[in-house]
Amino acid sequence: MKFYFSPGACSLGIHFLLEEIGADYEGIPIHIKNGDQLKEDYVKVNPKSKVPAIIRDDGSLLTEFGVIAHWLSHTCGKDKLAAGTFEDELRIMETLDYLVATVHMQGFSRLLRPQKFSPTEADLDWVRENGKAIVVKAFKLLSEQLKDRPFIMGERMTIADAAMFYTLFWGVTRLNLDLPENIVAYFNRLSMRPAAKRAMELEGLL
Ligand SMILES: N[C@@H](CCC(=O)N[C@@H](CS)C(=O)NCC(=O)O)C(=O)O
Repeated sequence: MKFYFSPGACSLGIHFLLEEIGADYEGIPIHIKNGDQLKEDYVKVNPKSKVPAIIRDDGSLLTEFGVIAHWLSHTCGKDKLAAGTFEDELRIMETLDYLVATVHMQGFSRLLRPQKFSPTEADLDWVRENGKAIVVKAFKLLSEQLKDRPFIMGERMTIADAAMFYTLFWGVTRLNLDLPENIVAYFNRLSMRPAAKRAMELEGLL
């Protein structure tokens, strides 16, 4: 499969999963900072102009973080990432979707790209503060969910940890937000995993 990512973007979570499961993939960088996602060559691959995206071995395109992660957990990652019962799968998707749809798209988008939410310079700090409040509230709830367990769903790694990894890469490494102690310790543990180190190294983040 071909995996399209931008260094340090949300695709880092999929990169981490691909490395965790030892998938056979070709990583192709699309540099958002250079506007590569809007260039003709990439629009032909993914008309949404977003990363992550995967071209599977049958040539079909798969987009959206949760969908790619879910597909990996049912295919090449099934030994390591199988959900368990249907109820387990629902709870994993509930956490993952909160991270992608709320923490990333509502919170970090405002914190990191406030100009997307207002054309007025004077509003930007207010937009950032709103984004920060969404992120801080979410990680307080996620801290209560995590407790002192090794992974966000309990004893076993799941695809929800991949979404935790990239959102915390932004919250801890990039922005140094004041987040609950157990959340920061969990992120530091995830970051020490060989798969996380490899994904960050391949993205030039180490
Ligand atoms: N809903 C998409 C969101 C993906 C997304 O927003 N990706 C960002 C990088 S973190 C992107 O490609 N941004 C490029 C742009 O907005 O031009 C998903 O779940 O994969």
